[in-house]
Amino acid sequence: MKLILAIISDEDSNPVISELGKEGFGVTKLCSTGGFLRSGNTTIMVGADEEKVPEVIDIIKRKCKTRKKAMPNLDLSGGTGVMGMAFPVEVTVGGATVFVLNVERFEKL
Ligand code: 2BA
Repeated sequence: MKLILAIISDEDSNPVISELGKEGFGVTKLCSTGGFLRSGNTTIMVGADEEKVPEVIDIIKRKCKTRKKAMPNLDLSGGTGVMGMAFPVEVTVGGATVFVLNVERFEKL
């Protein structure tokens, strides 16, 4: 068994979770925050048999879009205040950042 952890945009979470549910996968949704933008995103956890992993990843790929997001105040002074100008920076986020982990043991008690 594998555990798929996928970090996705909040906006994509409902379509992804609905489609995974429709295809019979169990899903847990976690509210998370990106370390760079410091804004909310969604992490989903899916436990699945190894042969089903490509199907899960395909659903995530189909339902997650890339988006441009602005980081309004990137302080390039490194916190020193020297040349402390703030510049808006645009970054491309997503579709999804996916980790596939081995599961040593899985039980429902
Ligand atoms: P954030 O950390 O808020 O990053 C949002 C987007 O900002 C990233 O999109 C990337 O385009 C950009 N970015 C991140 N760090 C950067 C940096 N040091 N310099 C310049 N640009 C940077 P994605 O790569 O699609 O990542 C989306 C979210 O996925 C991330 O949100 C983070 O929550 C998660 N993530 C990405 N890579 C990860 C990793 N290696 N480990 C854990 N979480 C990760």
